Amino acid sequence: MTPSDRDATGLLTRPDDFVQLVTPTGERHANAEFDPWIADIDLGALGRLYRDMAIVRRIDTEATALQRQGELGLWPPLAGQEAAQIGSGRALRDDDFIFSSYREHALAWVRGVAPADLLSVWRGSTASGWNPFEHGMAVPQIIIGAQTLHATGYAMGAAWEGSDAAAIAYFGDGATSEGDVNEALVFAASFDAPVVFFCQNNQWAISEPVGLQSKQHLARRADGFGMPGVRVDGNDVLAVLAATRIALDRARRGEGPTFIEAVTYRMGPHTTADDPKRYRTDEELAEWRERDPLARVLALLEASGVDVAGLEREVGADADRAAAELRAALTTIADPEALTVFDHVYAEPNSHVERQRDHYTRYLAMFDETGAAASETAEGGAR
Ligand SMILES: Cc1ncc(C[n+]2csc(CCOP(=O)(O)OP(=O)(O)O)c2C)c(N)n1
Ligand SMILES: [Mg+2]
Repeated sequence: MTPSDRDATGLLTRPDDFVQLVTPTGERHANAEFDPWIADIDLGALGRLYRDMAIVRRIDTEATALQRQGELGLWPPLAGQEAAQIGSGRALRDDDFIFSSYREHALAWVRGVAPADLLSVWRGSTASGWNPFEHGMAVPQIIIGAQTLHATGYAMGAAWEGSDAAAIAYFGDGATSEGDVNEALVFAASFDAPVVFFCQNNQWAISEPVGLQSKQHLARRADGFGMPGVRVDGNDVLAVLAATRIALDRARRGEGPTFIEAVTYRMGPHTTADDPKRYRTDEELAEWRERDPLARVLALLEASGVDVAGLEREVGADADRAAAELRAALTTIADPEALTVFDHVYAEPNSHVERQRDHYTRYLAMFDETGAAASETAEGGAR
């Protein structure tokens, strides 16, 4: 570290202070520590990583459009974070368990979650999307950072059972300020839990920039918890894949957790309910567009003699098919009965919930089956 790593306010802001194997223009940098971990990734495998990223980008675009068309209540776009999610997701073994937040749609893709199951929560049709044990992936966690505790507990349990499977927790830059995340890091370090803490530093926690979240690179916090911290270019799918494989191997060998900071960028809004133009500049967006995770893989493939136009055509057709399946899935999602929203709040009967159910029953009675107000007297009862 040199003084030039710091800006005028003393913050550590040099953005390229990370492991990068493929530059934004597609040049491959040799790295003695990381290269052996991706020695199996030939041009075919690299093409498949590109395919994954292109398909999830298309799924994400389609879901955003579905929200705009009123078919989903909300959608948190992943655009820009494809390499961070696919690179880490493809490093996992089937018996490793994923604990994600709400933006990790690419991990759901990697784990074979059906499109209808992916959408149902965002449509408000179910309380959770899929059976975690069928996919080795917990359903999205909305409470910021809580999943890091779940991952740590799961990992400790797996180790006690004698398994060498690992858990991986996905969380954001903003989540690192949460108590839950810090508690999880302490527990995991103390018990050598086989867990990977995968922080997608996408530069923003809604409208709060990461520079306000932390005075130094997030990966450096790992030191204080007693675990390795690795800072990788999160838009470089090969660097992410290698870093995650290294961390998983360490976990399997019983050496404990690793903290990975994947430096990336959220290209879209925080969710479809957010307008990022209110807090960030077009210049910033343009800068990150230059570091697109898909473009650099195409550039590398092209430089290696691959028919990139052909690949793009083939993958484009697959992506269109995935998007069409996603849209078609809407027709298979049934609207739940309104009153079922109260069914699983508590395992035991609860008088508060019963009272709310009664109120809501009377409220619904105000409308006929077309949704029009049915009677004036029912209105009074709903108040
Ligand atoms: C405990 C808690 N506090 C606040 C919120 C509201 N909230 C939702 S997303 C978000 C920002 C999270 O930012 P970050 O961790 O960087 O993840 P990103 O959305 O950028 O992926 C906040 C504060 C919440 N869901 N849970
Ligand atoms: Mg963030």
